[in-house]
Amino acid sequence: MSSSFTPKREDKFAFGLWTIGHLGTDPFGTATRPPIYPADFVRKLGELNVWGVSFHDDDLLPYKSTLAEQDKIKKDFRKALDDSGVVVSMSTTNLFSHPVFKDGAFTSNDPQVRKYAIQKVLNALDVGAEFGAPTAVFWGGREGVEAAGSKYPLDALERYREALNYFIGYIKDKGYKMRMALEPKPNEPRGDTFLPTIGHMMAFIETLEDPSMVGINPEVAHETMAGLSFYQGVAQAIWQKKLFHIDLNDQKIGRYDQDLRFGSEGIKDNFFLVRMLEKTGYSGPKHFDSRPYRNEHGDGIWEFAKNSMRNYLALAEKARAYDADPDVQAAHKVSGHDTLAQPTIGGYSSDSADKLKQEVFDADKLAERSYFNERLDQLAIDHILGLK
Ligand code: GCO
Ligand code: MN
Ligand code: MN
Repeated sequence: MSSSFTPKREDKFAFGLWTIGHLGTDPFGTATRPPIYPADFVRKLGELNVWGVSFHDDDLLPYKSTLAEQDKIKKDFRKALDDSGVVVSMSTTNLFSHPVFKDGAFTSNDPQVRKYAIQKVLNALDVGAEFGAPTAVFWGGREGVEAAGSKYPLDALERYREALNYFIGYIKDKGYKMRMALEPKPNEPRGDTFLPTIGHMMAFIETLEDPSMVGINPEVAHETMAGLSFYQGVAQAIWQKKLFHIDLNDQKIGRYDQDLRFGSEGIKDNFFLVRMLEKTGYSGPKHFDSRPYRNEHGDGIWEFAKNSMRNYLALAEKARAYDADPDVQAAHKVSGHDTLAQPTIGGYSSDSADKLKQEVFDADKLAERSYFNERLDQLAIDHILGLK
């Protein structure tokens, strides 16, 4: 291993205020750690060579804080950003903590709650714009149901769309240089969340007024909770030019949302994920939406941050070694990996269809081929285990 896996600003790593700064609360217990003041958080990120910071409106400006308190927080935050060179990489709106959102935000059955949610987003977009956030994330934490009969899902989707179209209008009207990134999640805190996976979300985006302004913010844990491969989902998002942002963390399949350190659980899927992000030149933030174990305190939480980045850089180095390995290249050849990049028959014409119908295929003979996937997969494992 050549590098020491020390991050550089150009790696574009980012953390949310609510991630490393998570207090350790869970449904069974209260805080195990003290809060970190946003400006101090930014300075510490700068020391670790982190490129960006993100926040919910309420992380930066606590609910019910006075205007004078907000001014002081913003002034200190701005100074810390300027001193450290850390940029605001994304901003988002908390539409889930306050009990007013218990029935949903954009999809609450109460029109007053829906309007309040939209107003809260407009204010959050203003704060994001003030700090130059290029992306506004929307995670519909409370948009869903426990009681299936409580909301007609087609109406809910209509209200969801109405809200997002409203924000497209607002961002354009204000001239904010901002794109929106929608974050799917299958469940938790709701029993069933609307727009639960990458695929649902990307199909929904195409129904919006200006789909070019809207992409996705997929999260490792969320697709994994749904039993899906995050790697395959992100691949489709990249292919459809919709990967505007990414939430990196980790997760055991079939569990509650664990928000584990990136690279600490699903090593193989993450190896291929990092390889793809690097190969395709993903240029957005590599944003960690995860939290230190609840029993970490003090320095332990910053170790968590360092190791999240370390794991990404280590996987990137492993991926480069894998691609440069002549054994992998040979295994690609015999598996036919590279021929998948070649067009099969090209566009339709009646001539080509006539010709194709004349061709003789010996399906039994074709079926005899081995694709040597056992060899290829073991090479990935050998690289990940450091045996190569
Ligand atoms: C979760 C989500 C959130 C969002 C965040 C940004 O499971 O709680 O991942 O952390 O990413 O609210 O909108
Ligand atoms: Mn999450
Ligand atoms: Mn997230």
